[in-house]
Amino acid sequence: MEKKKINIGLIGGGFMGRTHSNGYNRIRNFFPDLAYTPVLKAVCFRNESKLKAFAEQWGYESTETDWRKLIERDDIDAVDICTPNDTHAEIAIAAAKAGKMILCEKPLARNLPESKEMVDAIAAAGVKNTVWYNYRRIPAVTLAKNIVASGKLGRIYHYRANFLQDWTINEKLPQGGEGLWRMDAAVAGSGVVGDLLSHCIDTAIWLNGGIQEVSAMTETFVKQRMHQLTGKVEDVHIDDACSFFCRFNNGSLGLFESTRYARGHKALYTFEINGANGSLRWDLHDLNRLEYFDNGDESNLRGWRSIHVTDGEQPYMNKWWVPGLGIGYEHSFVHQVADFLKSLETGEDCGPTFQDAYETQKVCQAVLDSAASRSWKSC
Ligand code: SOE
Repeated sequence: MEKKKINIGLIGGGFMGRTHSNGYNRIRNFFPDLAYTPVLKAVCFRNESKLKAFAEQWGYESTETDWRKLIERDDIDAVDICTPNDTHAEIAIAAAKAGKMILCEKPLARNLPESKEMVDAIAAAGVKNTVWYNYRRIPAVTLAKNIVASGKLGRIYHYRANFLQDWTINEKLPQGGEGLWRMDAAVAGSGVVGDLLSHCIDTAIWLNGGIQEVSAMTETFVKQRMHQLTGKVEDVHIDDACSFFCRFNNGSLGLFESTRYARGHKALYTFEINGANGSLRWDLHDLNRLEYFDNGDESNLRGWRSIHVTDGEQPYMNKWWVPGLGIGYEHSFVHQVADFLKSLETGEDCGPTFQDAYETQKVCQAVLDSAASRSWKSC
């Protein structure tokens, strides 16, 4: 079957540029039934010495150093934004105006006003869009979604999630600039709230519905750091750690924690959901497993099941190897590309859309406002 081509223009060549590029590259081999196929038309970033090598390594046909030129090109159908957060809004709004489809890296933007402008631009242009909250598409997490949606857990009482890292403990680590922009509030918007809790919030809303109100605290443990670009010691404005609790629209209670100061934890994302009839829990460090407790099991056999999510009947797994053989972090991005291409076929949305990511951003904003004002905030 002749495939319809979607020409991708990728902007940004960092860690996320690589994960997305890998996603596009795997489609032809592992999702052969899709009607659409991605073509890596152009990659764009400013560092010319690295640009050619990136294009060659990942298979891009051409390069640009100015994102505006890439957006103007008639041979680009979809713009993929993998740049630092401070550029998401400007690029997305320009891409929407140019009628391009948009795939934007998370978080949607630095703050709520920027996100709102992006959502409005998308709505005005009517272009297809998605935001890369990739963890939704780890098969065990998608299975959790299916179990919750089936009603098997019954009424939900609790949701809790953690995202723990330790990479900024060193007080000598500079802030800002290449590789360290996540530590510069002017570029990132916030610290762990936008970078890590946004993942937890996206998954939580997806699994358990909207969040009504939050009560949060944040801390910046290291108050000053040398800025990599200016060489000056400057105040640090990002949140190094944040804990919050919340009430979901369905009446359940949520408890969330994220930090970059949990020594020994590199990227430990975990969540647990407790319902009247059962519970689920998941851990990124053992990502092929979903733990499930079903209170309906025969009482003398009842206990936590550890489901190895590798069976062809389970989400996405018929695309990969044979039962028992696991997949990894990078596959969540492949799945997002596949779902995006499928959504072009079906005409459905590929969630999370900009609108969905805006809902997440509202919660992030309420969390930051709550911590700053030491009070409850509605979302
Ligand atoms: C930060 O270290 C980071 O790379 C986030 O930016 C990603 O979104 C997260 O998935 C892993 O950690």
